[in-house]
Amino acid sequence: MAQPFPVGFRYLPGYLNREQHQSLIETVKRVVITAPFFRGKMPRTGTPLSTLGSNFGPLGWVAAKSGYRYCETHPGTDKPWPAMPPELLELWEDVAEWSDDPQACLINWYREGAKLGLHVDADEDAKDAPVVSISLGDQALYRLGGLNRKDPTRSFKLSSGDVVVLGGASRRCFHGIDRIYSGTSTLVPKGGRINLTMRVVR
Ligand code: MD3
Ligand code: FE
Repeated sequence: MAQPFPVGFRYLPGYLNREQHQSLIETVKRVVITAPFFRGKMPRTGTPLSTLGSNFGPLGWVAAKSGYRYCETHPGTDKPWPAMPPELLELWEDVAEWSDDPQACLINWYREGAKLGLHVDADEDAKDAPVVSISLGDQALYRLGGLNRKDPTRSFKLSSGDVVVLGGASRRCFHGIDRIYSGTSTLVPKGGRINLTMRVVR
């Protein structure tokens, strides 16, 4: 039998309409001119991540050899991250069921072959606030486990326009992206999948 969804996990398939899709892509395109995508590195080993990242909002998540951390500035330009777009704040207010606004929105770009190993998001002090994830572009195979790495997992496809809210216990669950279904969408100009994740950090 399939594993039950963890408490607080909400999957909203097809949440974005065509206009919202297009508008979010335009917003990302505009923002990465001033805050270009950069390739993060694994702590200690310095192994490059397979995704490219950037951020919106007062704090941005940065993966470096020295560790994962939230920073006020872009590691390449040393300038503050671009402001959180109003359309993202509105979406958060519509779905998060949380009184604080998010301080960070990580923009992750998965090109063909990119993946994200099973992990827990643990770099935030606000451990109870939900995470809201928006998928744009190519489909991805998403894996959601439990509170322990060895707990059973379930997998499902995330498509462009899907929104996932990770609240309650689901916020501490293991999760990852096993693969990208390259070429399943033409929304992202150079191809691939863009995931936006909004978080309350402090
Ligand atoms: C489940 N990103 O950036 S988003 C990440 O699709 C991350 O790019 C994936 O995991 C992606 O950290 C998954 C959905 C997501 C985000 C945060 C979670 C699922 C989560 C936190 C706890 C449990
Ligand atoms: Fe994560």
